[in-house]
Amino acid sequence: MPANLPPQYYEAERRYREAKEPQDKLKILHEMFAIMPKHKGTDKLQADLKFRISKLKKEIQQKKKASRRDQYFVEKEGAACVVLIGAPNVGKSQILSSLTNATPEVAPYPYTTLKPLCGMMPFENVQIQLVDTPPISSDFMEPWLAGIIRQADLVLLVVDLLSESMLEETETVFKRLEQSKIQLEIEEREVNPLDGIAHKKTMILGNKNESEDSEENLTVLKDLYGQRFPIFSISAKGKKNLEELKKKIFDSLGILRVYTKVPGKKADFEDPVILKIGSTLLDAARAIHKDFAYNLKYARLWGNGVYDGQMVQKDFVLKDGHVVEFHI
Ligand SMILES: Nc1nc2c(ncn2[C@@H]2O[C@H](COP(=O)(O)OP(=O)(O)OP(=O)(O)O)[C@@H](O)[C@H]2O)c(=O)[nH]1
Ligand SMILES: [Mg+2]
Repeated sequence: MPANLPPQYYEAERRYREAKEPQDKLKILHEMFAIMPKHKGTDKLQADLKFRISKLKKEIQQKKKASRRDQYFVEKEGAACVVLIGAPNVGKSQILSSLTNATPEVAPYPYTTLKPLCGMMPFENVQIQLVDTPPISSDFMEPWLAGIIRQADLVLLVVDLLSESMLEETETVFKRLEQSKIQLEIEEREVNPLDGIAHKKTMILGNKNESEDSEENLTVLKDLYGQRFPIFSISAKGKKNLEELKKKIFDSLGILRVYTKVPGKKADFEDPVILKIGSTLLDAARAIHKDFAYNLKYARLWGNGVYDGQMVQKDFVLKDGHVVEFHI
């Protein structure tokens, strides 16, 4: 049986020959594999491509270990940092693209994203940083990815509700992260200095929720992980449930916003001071300036649960929306 390869295949093969970086070569091999029709006539070619992919992956991993070059970090910005992680092709980049102004590469084949890419997601009057990352699979995880996950305030574990191997892919992500001493959990916990394990607050995000098949997979996902994690489903491409998702993300970050004012003037509601839930007046002063906190005597407060201009002390626990007039 002849292979009957489409012209795009030959085009990709040409780019493969011209590519210099092993990472680029790997990406093009995946693309060629996706383009190639899968039938008896291409069996040999399929096996050959798989072999070349696995060989190249090994080479890249070994080179990384040896040189430790390609390190990536993320400069934290905005009210909080949320990292998108998951198996190949689940739609992480599409989610970044649908929720922010960032323009990541989105493609129908796996291993598209090679390095982290940030975008800012507006929600009400705050900006939340989203970080798109390369995929995690049984034989591949960027060594620097662990560092980015560790420093995030929330992990969004993206799952492809249309994938036939959804559960396998998801378990693989858990396992790979455990090898890097990261445990995905419902709540964030301090790193235990004895074992170095980071317990990261995680939400499972079922993507591609557009059909009956995806509904079925969502039920399976909820049965299996519903006790351990909040689970939410969207269609990043179909723009379904995205506004609700933004609210869910904000709510699970455990942050509150207070607004400062000076005596006789109105508060600035555009520019909130972002604090953790449970923060006190003193914490708010510290967030503004160390010296300011040192000199703080009391504050007057407006908003939820206080009467207008109520005088409060340093240990007063603030709520979302409070307007604070500091007195030093
Ligand atoms: N049907 C459907 N397809 C989607 C949706 N979101 C993404 N896709 C498609 O899924 C494929 C992969 O999307 P990407 O965003 O590149 O996936 P990724 O997780 O970033 O992939 P890697 O970077 O390779 O890990 C593309 O063909 C997208 O168009 C969705 O909500 N519904
Ligand atoms: Mg991607």
